[in-house]
Amino acid sequence: FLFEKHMREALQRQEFYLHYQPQIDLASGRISGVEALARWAGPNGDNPSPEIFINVAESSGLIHPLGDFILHQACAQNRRWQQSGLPPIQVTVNISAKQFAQQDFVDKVLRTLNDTGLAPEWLELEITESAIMANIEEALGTMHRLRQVGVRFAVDDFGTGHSSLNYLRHLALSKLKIDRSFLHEIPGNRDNEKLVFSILALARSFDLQTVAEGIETQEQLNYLQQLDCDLGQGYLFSRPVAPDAIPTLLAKHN
Ligand code: G
Ligand code: G
Ligand code: NA
Ligand code: MN
Repeated sequence: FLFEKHMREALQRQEFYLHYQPQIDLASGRISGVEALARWAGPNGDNPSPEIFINVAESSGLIHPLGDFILHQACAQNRRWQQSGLPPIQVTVNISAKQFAQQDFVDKVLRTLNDTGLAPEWLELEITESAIMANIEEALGTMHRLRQVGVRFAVDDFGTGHSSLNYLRHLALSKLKIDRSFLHEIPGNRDNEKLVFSILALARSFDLQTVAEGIETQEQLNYLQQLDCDLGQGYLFSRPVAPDAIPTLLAKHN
């Protein structure tokens, strides 16, 4: 409870900000987009972990004002990059299950795009399997409405939840993100190799792009390139960085 009060004040003091982690096209080596990741600069120089504060925000309802701020910030930042003459990239924003289930979620996204001037095709929303499965009918409706205007959807942590694969045949999805736990001891770990191989095959058969998360070694990268995984994200390329570091990264990976 104390932590929640602390967060509420932090939101007012504007202590939250975003870092961005590049997603690399594994065939060309170019940056195709960045994932926005929330950060908190506490007043005492501490940096509470997003895993913790996002969870508290979700259980307290603070995720709504925080999520609005994050979405707005990410869209505004991407628009600024484009206006500064950088090659256009996609920005991916994590959406929690609670935000996604809001009645006015579609309107909120449309309003944010309108307010920031970002074209919908440069925004991707990342949702977990469990957010989709919580109310599959609603979820598919929400995704369909936003997909129609050009917003894309990625499934985060794919393969880690208990879910039906049935939703994959709905066309509103664009990407599956292979959870980084599956890259553990790749290559070499036979079970993980089979899982990665199967997820890539599944994605391909549904015309979905694939992103491997948590690539840390050249060996993992070689393995994923051989299997024609589309995109990669991980410390091997870059940690999540401040927005002013993105232009240099774009120059380096082009
Ligand atoms: O950023 P890592 O950098 O430590 O993030 C830890 C966890 O917090 C991940 O599960 C990530 O999806 C989640 N997370 C980070 N930023 C955001 C955000 O802006 N919104 C939501 N809903 N989750 C986020
Ligand atoms: O749940 P989600 O997939 O959104 O979480 C992304 C998390 O993974 C963030 O905390 C991000 O900082 C972290 N991350 C990104 N790249 C790597 C990596 O190469 N290795 C590890 N261990 N974590 C990573
Ligand atoms: Na994510
Ligand atoms: Mn993930």
